[in-house]
Amino acid sequence: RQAHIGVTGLAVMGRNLARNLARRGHTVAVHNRTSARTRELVSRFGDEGDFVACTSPRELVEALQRPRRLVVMVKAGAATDAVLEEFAPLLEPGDVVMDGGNAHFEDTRRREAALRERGLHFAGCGISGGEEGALHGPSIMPGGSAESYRALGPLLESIAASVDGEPCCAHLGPDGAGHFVKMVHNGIEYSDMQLIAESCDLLRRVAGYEPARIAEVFREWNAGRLDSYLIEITAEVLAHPDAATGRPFVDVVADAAEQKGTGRWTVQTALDLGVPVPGIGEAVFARSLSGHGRLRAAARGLPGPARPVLHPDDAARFAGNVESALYASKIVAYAQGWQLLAAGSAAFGWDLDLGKVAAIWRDGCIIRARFLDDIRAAYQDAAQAPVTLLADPTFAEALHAAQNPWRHVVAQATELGVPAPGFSSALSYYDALRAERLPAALVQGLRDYFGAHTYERVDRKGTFHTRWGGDRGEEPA
Ligand code: 2AM
Repeated sequence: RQAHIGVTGLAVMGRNLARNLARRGHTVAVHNRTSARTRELVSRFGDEGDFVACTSPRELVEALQRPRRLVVMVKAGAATDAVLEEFAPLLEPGDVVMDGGNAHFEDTRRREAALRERGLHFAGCGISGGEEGALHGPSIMPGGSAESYRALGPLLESIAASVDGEPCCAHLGPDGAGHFVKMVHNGIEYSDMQLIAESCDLLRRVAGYEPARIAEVFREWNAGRLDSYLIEITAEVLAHPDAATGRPFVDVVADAAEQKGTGRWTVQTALDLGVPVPGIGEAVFARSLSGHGRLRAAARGLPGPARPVLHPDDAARFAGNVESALYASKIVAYAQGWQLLAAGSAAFGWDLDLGKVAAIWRDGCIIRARFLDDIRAAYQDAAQAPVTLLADPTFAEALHAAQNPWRHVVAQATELGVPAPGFSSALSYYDALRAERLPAALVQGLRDYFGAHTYERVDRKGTFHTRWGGDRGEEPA
C-alpha cells in the first residue's frame, strides 16, 4: 500500500506530526534512523490511523505515492543536511521534501537551491505549538515553491489549527520565507514573555501581590484585550504550588532563563537587515543577563532605592496601569516584528502577505492571541498597509489611551529600582518614532568632527563637512 506522505525523524515532534497526519486519515510512512522509535510509534499509536513502518530510507521512499511527499523532522543543523544527503539520491524530480525542523532560514535558502538543482522541491516549514500543537493542530508556516505547496498544502492544512474554519497554515513564499516567519514568531514570543515577566515582577515588588494573587490578575486580563495563550499559561504557572515545598513554583525555579537561539537569530538578522527590534533585543539580553550568575553576584550588594510597597488602594490602580503598559508594549513588540517581516520580504523577494502571517498565528502557535485579528485587519488591504502598526488607527488609538499609565509604570519601575527593560525600551521606541527631531543630528556632528564622515542638512540638498580642525567653515563633501 502506498502512503500519502512520509515522515523521517520520530522524536516527539516528528512522532506527533505523523500521528496527527494519520488521525486525519492520511496513510503515513514512518522512519527513524534508530528503528526502535519507529517500532515504538507503531506499537503505541498504530491504532490511531494508517502507518507504514519503514526500516530504511529506501523502504520509506518506495512506500510513497508519487510525487513523493517526505517530511524531515530531525535535529536542525548538520543532521538535516545529513538526512537530505541520504534521501536526495533516492528521490526523483518533482518529489517534495519538507523540513519541519527549526532551521535557520539561510540554511533553508541554501538547501532549497541545492535540491532545486537536483529537480527536487524543498519546502522549509516553520511549525509552532510545541509537542501538543504538533499532535492536535499547530500553526504551520510553509515556504518553498508554489508546486511544493500544491502537493503539501492540503495535507498540512488538514492537520493545522484553525480559526472559524480557516486553517492556520498558508503558503508564505519561496525558499526561506517559512522559516524566516517562524524565526520572527519566536522573536516576538521572546518579547511577549519578557513583557509578561516584567508585569509579574512589578505586581509582586511594587504592588506587593503574591504569585497566587498575580495569577488571578492574569486570569482577569485574559478575559479582555490581552486574551492569549501566554497570558493564560502565566496564570497557570503562577498559581502552581511546588509539590516538594508547598511554596509557589516560581519561587523554587532558578532564575536563569535559557534560550535555544531563535531569539538570537532574530536579532542578528534584524541587525543585518538594519531593522530596529530593540524589544526583541532586550528580551534576548534579559535572558542572557539572568544566566550570568557571577556577574549578578558581583553586583548584588550595589545600592538601590528604598522600595516601599504600595498601599492596597494604590496597588489595584497600579495593576490596572500595568495592564495598559503591557498592552502598549505588546503593540510595540509586534510592530517591530512586522517591521522585520516586511524587511525580510523585501530583501529576499518573498512578497510576504503580512496579513496572512497574522491570520495563521491566531491559533496553534505559542503567541496565539485575540490581538492578531487586529493585526490581520491592519494589513487586510496591502495597498493601504500601515508603514508601522503603531500608525494603524486601531493601534494608534489604543496607544493614545494607554500612554499615561504606560509612562507611569515605567517611571514607577525606574524610581523603585525594578528592572523593566521591555517596558521602557518599548516606550522609548514609541517616543523615538513620534519625535519631531532626534539627537541623531548631534551624532552626525560628532562623526563629522572626529572622522570627517560628513552630514546632510535640513535646509539644502547635498553632503557637507565642517573643517573642525581648521577655520570651521563648511564645504560640500
Ligand atoms: P535517532 O532517534 O536515531 O537519534 C531528534 O534528534 C531526531 O533527529 C531523532 O529522530 C534522531 O534520530 C534524528 N537524528 C538526529 N541526527 C540524525 C542524523 N544524523 N541522521 C538521521 N537522523 C538523525
